[in-house]
Amino acid sequence: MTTSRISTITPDDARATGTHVASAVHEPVAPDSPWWRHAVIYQVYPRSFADSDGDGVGDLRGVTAHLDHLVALGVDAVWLSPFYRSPQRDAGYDVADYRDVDPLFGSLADADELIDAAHARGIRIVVDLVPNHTSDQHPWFVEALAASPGSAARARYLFREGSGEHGELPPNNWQSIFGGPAWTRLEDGQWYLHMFDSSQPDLNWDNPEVGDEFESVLRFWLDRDVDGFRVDVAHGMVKAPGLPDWDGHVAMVEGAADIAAGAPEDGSTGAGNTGPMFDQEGVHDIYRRWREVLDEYDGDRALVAEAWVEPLSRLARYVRPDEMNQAFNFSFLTTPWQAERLRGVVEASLRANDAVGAPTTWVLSNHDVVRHSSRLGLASPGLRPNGIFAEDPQPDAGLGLQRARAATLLMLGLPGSAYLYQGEELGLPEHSALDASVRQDPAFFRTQGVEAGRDGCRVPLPWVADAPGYGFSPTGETWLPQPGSFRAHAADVEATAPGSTLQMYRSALRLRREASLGTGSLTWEPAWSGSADVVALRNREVVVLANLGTEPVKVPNGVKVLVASGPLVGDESGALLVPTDTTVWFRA
Ligand code: TEU
Repeated sequence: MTTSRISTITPDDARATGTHVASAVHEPVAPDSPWWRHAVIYQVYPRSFADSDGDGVGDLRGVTAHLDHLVALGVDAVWLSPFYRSPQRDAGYDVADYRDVDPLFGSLADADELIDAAHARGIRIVVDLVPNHTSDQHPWFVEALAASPGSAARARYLFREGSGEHGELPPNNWQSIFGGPAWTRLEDGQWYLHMFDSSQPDLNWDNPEVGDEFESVLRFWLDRDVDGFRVDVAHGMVKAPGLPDWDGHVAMVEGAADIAAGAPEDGSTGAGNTGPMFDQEGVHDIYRRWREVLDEYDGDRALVAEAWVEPLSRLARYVRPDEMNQAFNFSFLTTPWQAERLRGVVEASLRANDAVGAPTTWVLSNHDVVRHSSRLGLASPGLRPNGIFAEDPQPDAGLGLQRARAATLLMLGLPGSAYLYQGEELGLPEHSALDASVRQDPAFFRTQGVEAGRDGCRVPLPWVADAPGYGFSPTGETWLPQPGSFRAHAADVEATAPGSTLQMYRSALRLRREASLGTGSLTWEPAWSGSADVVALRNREVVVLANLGTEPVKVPNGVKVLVASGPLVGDESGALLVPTDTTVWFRA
């Protein structure tokens, strides 16, 4: 294939003219640095990974049975979304017993077996900790409901008298992140705060009993040899004194509509939560205490913050040396597919975290957002669509997957740690046409169906193209229906199909490990450092070049191509060209 219009400037040209001087944005760290500085961590969403018992819901034995998929993929660690005892009103993020496994997912013995089996394969295990709220079926909340206003039992949560003449109005105007008021009233007249569903009452972190309980929960799982914790809503546990009214946006649907264009210079996209219920100074005391607990244990045990906080310099405060180890980079996840914006967020991330000596933690997908293979195929994705309805403009699947592969290869070429969400290694699309009758996300119900919610990214994985339920469970049952498009993405097909997304992920992870890119460096390639179309960087000996423009870009002569997110093409002279929406790694 040939083309007439190509970008001809190469790094050699730029060096020859002497117009650009590259200076390192980020210096390497030692390749044998602690694992969390460079690990590729794979998120398992247990209910949708693999079902061993045939009830249509994934379970811990299902994870253990498929660990070799993760070994072949080449990840360093697994983060498991919650599998604790829970009424499952928010898919397990409503915990009724932090020290037991829900029968839906198996038993404590199954958890022990999974941890051992993963360790035997050199894979670390990170579990999810949900400290902002409990389930309304947690013994503490059951006790609080039975107790009277002003009791010690109620002081573990945020109970308040209402406002209005007879206390008939909520104590303040806060809205739940899932939509609707953040307060629910009891028959005795008191109200309790829930930043999420009404079945998820917020804990009172000013009460020392709460801190002591969570220290004990940490020790329970550390004693079972987990390697770390992903901390849910890590920016939310402490609220401003007096719980003042706040007129800003909290709910995803409201927030998304009037998000500003972002601030490229500091990498912000508008994804950060603000208001008196988020990012209060007191949360840092909690993490300092937890750091001390983790440091009592052998090995490098890690804490990762799920904190929707901007700007990145503010997020970096969660990963100061005496606090957590990692914080998900949601500014990166929400950055539009534009070269200048991507360079901006990458540079701002590295600078902010270097200032506190922490690694960056890149991520493109998780169980709360539209899968990046679909998000990047939307004509106008906005900041962060909360699900897609069948009636909505549908993503362009081909474009989305091409961009997703390019975005992933760019991400995996960056220094720092990276998180993958189960199924992205198969190029799985979002289920963007789920029927309302099968939806389960409380965000769908609490917004009265204004938001589709997160079910579309939580659909059970396809393992075998020609089996019922694509091999997710022995019976073919799946708790959410799988779209027909999953067939072509089944793991057994992708394992052997040349050029498949799975093969690209495997190659990239192997090369990333061999070249120590996770502990590596970042220097912008001078020829493209101001380009509107190309992001090109050097990490140690590897150049990562992503072409987001409409014209193909020439790979410099004489380099060795290591991996590409799509087919490269040749021009008349035999030079290699990187097509639109394609990333390539080469060794110069
Ligand atoms: O998510 C927190 C959460 O809801 C954010 O992702 C939220 O969407 C963002 O702040 C809006 O801007 C965690 C879990 O990941 C999620 O699955 C749970 O539902 C939630 O906490 C409640 O535990």
